[in-house]
This record gives sequence, structure tokens and C-alpha cells, in this order.
Amino acid sequence: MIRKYRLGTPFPTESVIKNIEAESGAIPYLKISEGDPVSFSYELAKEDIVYGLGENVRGINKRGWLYRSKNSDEPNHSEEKNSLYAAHNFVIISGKETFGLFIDYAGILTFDVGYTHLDELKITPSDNNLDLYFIEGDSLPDIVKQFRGLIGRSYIPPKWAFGLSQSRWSYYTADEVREVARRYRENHLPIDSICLDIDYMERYKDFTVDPEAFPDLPKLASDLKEMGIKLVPIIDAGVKIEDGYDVYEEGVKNNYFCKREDGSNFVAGVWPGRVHFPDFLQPEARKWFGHKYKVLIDQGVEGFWNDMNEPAIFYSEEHLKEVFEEIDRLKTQEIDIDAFHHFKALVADINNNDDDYKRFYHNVNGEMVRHDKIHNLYGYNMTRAAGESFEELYPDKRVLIYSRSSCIGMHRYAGIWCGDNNSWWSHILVNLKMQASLNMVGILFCGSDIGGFQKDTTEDLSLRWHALGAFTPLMRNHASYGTRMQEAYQFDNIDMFRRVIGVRYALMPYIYSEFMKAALNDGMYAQPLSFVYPEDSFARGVEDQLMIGESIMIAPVYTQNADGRYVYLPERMKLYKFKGIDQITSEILEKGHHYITVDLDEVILFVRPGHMVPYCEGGECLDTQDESQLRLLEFVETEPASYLLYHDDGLSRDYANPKNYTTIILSPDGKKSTSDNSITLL
Ligand code: MIG
Repeated sequence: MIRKYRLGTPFPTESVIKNIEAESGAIPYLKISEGDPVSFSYELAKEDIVYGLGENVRGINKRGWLYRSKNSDEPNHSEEKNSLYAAHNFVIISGKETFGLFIDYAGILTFDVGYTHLDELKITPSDNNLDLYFIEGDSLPDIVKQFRGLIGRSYIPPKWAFGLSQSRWSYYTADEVREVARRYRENHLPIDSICLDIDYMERYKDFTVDPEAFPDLPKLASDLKEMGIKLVPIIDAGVKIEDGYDVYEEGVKNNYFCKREDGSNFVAGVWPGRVHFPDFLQPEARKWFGHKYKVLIDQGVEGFWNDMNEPAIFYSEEHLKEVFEEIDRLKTQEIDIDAFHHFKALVADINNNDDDYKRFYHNVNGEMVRHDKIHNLYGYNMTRAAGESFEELYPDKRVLIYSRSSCIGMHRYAGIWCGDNNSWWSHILVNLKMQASLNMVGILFCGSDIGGFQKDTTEDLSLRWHALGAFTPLMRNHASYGTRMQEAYQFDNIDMFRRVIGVRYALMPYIYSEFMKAALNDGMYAQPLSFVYPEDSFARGVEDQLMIGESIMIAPVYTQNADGRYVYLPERMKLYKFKGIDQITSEILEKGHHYITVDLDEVILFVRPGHMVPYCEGGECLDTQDESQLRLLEFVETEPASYLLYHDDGLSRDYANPKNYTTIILSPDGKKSTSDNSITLL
């Protein structure tokens, strides 16, 4: 059951798709402390867990920290941070009372989850205009399902997007891109796409291609396509100010850019230099910008990633001027220590400065709305611009798109990647935890930069990270400039990478089925253990294992020099270990704690009783991989079990076609059957 309450006149975020009548009367569960702004508080019992908040640092249980929904270009995902790139204002409190709470609000909002007081959750918006939704259900998955029904179906990418993607900031020339493709193929390392970072553009202008570095993008795209590899270029939020550049000129002419208070176009400095920000809150501006993606699609590109859309601001002209003036003033003064620190901070705080987000406005049906009031909607609407246009221009075809910044609502149009992590062991675990929290808010197509974005990776870190990435819907290896090269073929033991990535490809019938069923039924692809074993008090605290789909639990190794790890089994399960797909071993383990050894080139998973996992031989490219002949990993001991396989062409949007579903039945004596003959069981 969902109940809605309204305070003031909220800005329409378009995060929800269902129109629910707001109730009058007192708000349930929460204590309101009146004021401007109001705050809502809830007393947490010792056993209460607070789930949610999507993309954020720290645990699956969010207790013990203060989170601020304020979309930020935050390159350091360390424990002390309060915000990353997104605003996912949904929590579930689970314990003495269990309910979901969604705060539909476009402004900056804090969730103090036992930070100020250990046993108090306190939510404070920036003003008193917002909608609250309270969701009650039979179970944690049921609460999520109802919430997801409220916010609409999750984005579904083309199937090839589940293949390995290789990225780097940057592959600077077409030849470098060809080399990546060649070396993956030469080494028989599976791969489906290569990303182009900002340097493919001509002076960082969106929808242009550098004529020297990439002289013939259509030829590059078609040559790669022959190798089964797609190109996925980046698009940045800021539009370069340059006479003669069509995107700039059209945007100025049609008033599609964000304005200053005086009506002039706001200027910020980002990668292209001086830029204007498209006003994505205007439907016409969205349509205009969204249609530009076609320029690249027409050249053979099949997917995109939208970056810098918090929006990231290196500087604003106004602020830069203020800083220079202040430095001039300081020049003539005697500098004491306080003045020195003040001087230092002037420059250090230029990036993404709070004041800058108050210097520009959006045109919302003729009314000028200051950016900071709706800050968290910007990235959402940039990506929505692309998503809406894809639906309009290519109604029969899925286009890959994922964004850095997001807000609930964007999950209908795109996936996300989790931004600039580090090549740290601890970030494997951050990656794992975020998967669960992101699934709760409808973002199913997601993953973190495998191997780590900043800092130098190591071969063992990369291997362990790929072994987790083998289960994340987006499996992308990405690294920053200046860091060690980290494509799988850069290391000594290429065969080890081939085995780990090979398992991902072999498991694709299962991974794709589970993803599609989660998307189509408002379910979760990756769940915390507690969602499946709510009565198991130990499972409720497990934050380094995940349930992936209906059949399996995963427990990746995330510490260096470990030959394995402790794993908690909430029930009797069958452990499968893969060294590639030629060497698969299995063992039944009892409920409880086990130390499981895991070699660097091994992928492990645990099958639940009464469940199975269809897998294929695997290939090097999802478009050509044969998934019509399947084998089963299974733990079927006493009763016959069934599995619903989802398979389609991976490209069209004909999701409801009954042909997409095959039921597989397996009896304890090993007898197998399928409901149609499109699939052969080996
Ligand atoms: O200011 O395009 O998160 O993935 O490689 C950095 C360059 C801009 C941030 C993205 C990262 C990307 C990088 N971008």
C-alpha cells in the first residue's frame, strides 16, 4: 500500500508515473519538527536497518552516517563523503516496523541516519515543498516492487551491452581504438564494446569528431562491427561556446541554454573551455539535444555515456572574477595565517562551488527557476533527453545509454556507471554494496569501473574485480589518463583474464534472464541477503555477498593476497567453482560459515536448493554467441524444479512476446525438459 502526503507546492520532478491522491491528516511513522525548513525524524530501534539511498558511499545498511542528496562531481569515493553523483531519496526502514519512504523532491536534502544521534533518522529538505510516499508491504522485495511500480519500469539496454566493455580516458586516435580491438580478439578475450572518452571530439564539442585523430568514424565503426565490437562515445553536459558550431548557435538562437538572472546565457568553464549548459528542463530543449545523438548514430555508433551532468562546473566567470578581485585585495595586505588559509581556499574551492549553482536559472513554462532548487534533476533530464529521443527515433531498437549523474525517474531512460572510483581493494566492496542499493531505486543496468579508475591497478586487483564484474549488468573496465594501462591483455596472465571473462559470457543466458525478469516485473537483479532470508539474523548483517537473480549467491574475494574468504551460507547450497568453463567443480555445503579458497582466475557462485542456472559454452561476442544449447548448474535434490528462461533478439522492444519465455524443468533423477524446442538442453 502506498500513501502520499504533500507539503507546500513541490516542483514537479516527474520521478513518479502514477498519480496518487495526497492524503490529508497527520503523516505516519515520522515526527515532524515544524520550521523552515521542516525536518522529519524517526526513532531507530537497535535492530532497525535502513536500506536505500542508491548511489552512495558506505554500507548496504546506511545507519551511522549523514548522506546529502546533492548531485556532485565527486572523484573521491571515500568514507567521509556525504554525496556522490546522484539523488536517490528512497529508504526502507526494516525492523520493529517496516516501511519504505520516498521523498519526491528536486532540491538538496539530508538524510542523517544515526549520525547526530545513533538512534535517530532525521531528514531535512532545503524548503517545505515536497511529496512523501509511505510504502507498506509483505516483505522487503514487495516494498521495492510497489515503489518501482510507482516510478515506472527500469531501462533495458540492448543485450550486447552486457558484454565486456573496454574504456580509457582516452584512446586518443582511431588507431589506438583499433589496437584495443585487435588485441582483445587476438588474445581471444571476449569483448563487445569500446568506449570513446572526450578526446574523440573536436575540441570537446559534443556531437563532433576530431578530423585528425578520428578521420573516418563510420569506417572505424563498421570495421569494428565486423569484429563484433560496438563504439560507445561519451557526451558531456556543457556545450562549447564557439561561433560556427551548430549546437552552440542553435542553442543560443532558441534560448535553449540556462540563463543568468539578467537573461544572458550563463557561462561556465568545463573541458571544452567556456560552455553554456542546455536547459534540459525545457521539453523543446530536450528534444533538440536528444536528436543530436543521431549525428553519431548515423556514423555507426550504438551507445553513449553521458558525463559531467551534475552538472560539473570547473569555474563560473563570475566566481573567477570574484576570486581574482579578492586576491588583488589580499596582495596589498599583511598576510597572517588566517588570511593565508583564506587565500588558499579561494582557489581550492573554485570547482563545483555552491554559489555557482545559484547563478543560473531554468525556464519552466515561462517561470525562471533558480538552478539550486532543482539541482538534482539536471543529469536526469540530460539523459532523459537522449532516452526520449531514442524512443521516438528508434521505436523498434534499444540504444545503450548510461549516465553519471542521476535521480529517481532517470532509471526509466538509462543506466548509470558509478563514477570515478580508485584502484583500491576497498572499492571492490563499495562496488558490490552499491549494486544492491541501486537496484532498490530502479537502476538495474549499472556497474563500477572495473580495475579502478584513478591510481595504478595491479593484475590481482583487476582479476578479482573482473570476478565481481562478471555478475554486474554493466561490465566495464575503465581507467583514467596517467594510470597504468589495464586492458586485460596488458598483464602477464592473459589466460586468467580469458577464463574469468569467459565465465561471464557462459552465464549470459542466466544473467540476461534474471535482468530482464527483474526489469519487467519491478524486481531486483542484485539483492542483499536479508531480502531473501529476513528471518536469519546473521544474513541480515551480511554486506559482502549478494543474491544475483533467483538462483544464486555470490561472494567475491576483495582482499589482496587472500587465497579465499569466509562465506556465510544462509541455507544449504551447492558451491560451483569455475576455472573458465572447462573446469567446473561443485560441492554441497551446509548452512553456516565456510572458508572457501578461490584462485585468482576462479569465479565462484552458490546455487540455492531447488534452483538452477542455465549456461552456454560462451563466446567472444554476444551477437554471435550460441545460446540455443544450454547446460544447467543445479541443486535439485528432492523435488522437480523449474526455471523460467528469458531470451529474445536482444535488440527490439517486443518484451511481452510469449516466445521470449521458455520453462526448463529438471527432476532429481536428472531428467530435463523445456517448454519449446528453441532451446536444447545438453
Ligand atoms: O573531469 O571524460 O567520470 O569516467 O573518464 C573528468 C573524462 C571527466 C569523468 C568521468 C570519467 C571520464 C572523465 N570524466
